[in-house]
Amino acid sequence: MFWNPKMECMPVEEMKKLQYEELKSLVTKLYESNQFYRARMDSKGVKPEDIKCIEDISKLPFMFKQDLRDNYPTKMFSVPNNQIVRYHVSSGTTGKPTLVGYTQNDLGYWTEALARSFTAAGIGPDDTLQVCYGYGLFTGGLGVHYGGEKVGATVLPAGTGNSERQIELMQDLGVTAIACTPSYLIHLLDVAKKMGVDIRKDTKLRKAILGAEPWSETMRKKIESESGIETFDIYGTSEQAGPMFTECECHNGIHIPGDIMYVEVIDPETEEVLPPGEKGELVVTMLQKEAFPLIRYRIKDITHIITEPCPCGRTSPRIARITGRSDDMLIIRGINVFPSQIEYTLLQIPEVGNQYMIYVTREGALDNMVLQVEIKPEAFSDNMEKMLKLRHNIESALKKYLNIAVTVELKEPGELPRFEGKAKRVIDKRVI
Ligand code: DLL
Repeated sequence: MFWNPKMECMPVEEMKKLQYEELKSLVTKLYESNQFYRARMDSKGVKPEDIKCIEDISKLPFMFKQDLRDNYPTKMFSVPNNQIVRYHVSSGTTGKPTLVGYTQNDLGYWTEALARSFTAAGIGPDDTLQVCYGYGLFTGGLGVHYGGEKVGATVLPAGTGNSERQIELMQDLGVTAIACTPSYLIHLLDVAKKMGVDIRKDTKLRKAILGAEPWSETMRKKIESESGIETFDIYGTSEQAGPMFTECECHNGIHIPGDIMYVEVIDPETEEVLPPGEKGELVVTMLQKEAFPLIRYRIKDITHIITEPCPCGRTSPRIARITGRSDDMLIIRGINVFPSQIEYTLLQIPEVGNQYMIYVTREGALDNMVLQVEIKPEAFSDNMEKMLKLRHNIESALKKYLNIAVTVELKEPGELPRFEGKAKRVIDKRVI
């Protein structure tokens, strides 16, 4: 079953032609109207007329997360304010977040991509879809929500947390599909077990759309064998729009709709485009984006492109499961956290010294972050009450800026390790 057979099954050469036309018109428009893109293209000596086929995309300059941060909040927007109909906000590498604006058309192709994805995963009007991604500034909840409604599924906007209630609703409403992070699904399965609910017998849950954080084939097997649920990997980033692309029922890579996004994989060191099958850093160009265009954006996720035809009949290229990142971004319970953000937050607190260590573990199914922080000699005290107050202040500041709960342990001056070479402040002990 296809949502948009014309686009999803278009012969490869025809798709390349369409992509070329979309790219050419995007680049021409941006060169004429957007200061950032014009300056970037000029610095590389490339003009819109140099783009003569889709492969010429490699002549265009790259964009980085730093560019989005430097141009916060709206300097990179490419339409007048009165055409923006929504904002989403994600974390940046320091205290500054990344703001993405959407026009009506931006929401349109986002929902279209999700409608294709849900249909590919076999989700439609007969399904009740429980959305347990966060609703709000994060793109997960609202994105998946509108995609689910588009294919006619009954959507339950459950959000995150309150897990026993989630299981009760799942039973009461005959939920057949769930969308959440893989770690939250594992947690929900544990909660169900504790409640005496057998997911196979006592619920109708059969499909799970899992993403927003890395997970593995081993985790897939564990979930599927324990619960009988068929799992689908969903990928996307807030810069692109949000969650967008999934596997089909063949489960052999994430389908990328060619009319919406052009993908390249590059060697992060040489910046050369790699052939299909070779692992490297994903670079995306959003061909229909209006408010917040992205051309050759280096997402930093590591994957490879699969071009072998998929038995499902879709002709689009696929990307393999994301295996890691080429930068230091951590994903904690689905939320992106850069160590530099933690450092930035700590530096605002006068009592905190220069040394800290970040420990990430997985307890049960959920990620846990413990931050050991050295206190300045003049601020360190034997007064327990004073120290507890300081710990509370640091935890509150981190909660405010990172949007996640972090456990802080205060350390005496000189207690934490010093590094002779590159500091290794992050110890990630999670096994996925
Ligand atoms: O996580 C969007 C999303 C929401 C995707 C719900 C899927 C489901 P950001 O917060 O901008 O957007 O984080 C994007 O999360 O660069 C990857 O490193 C990671 N990521 C997202 N999906 C996957 C996945 C959303 N399926 C960053 N596998 C990306 C591995 C993933 N990593």
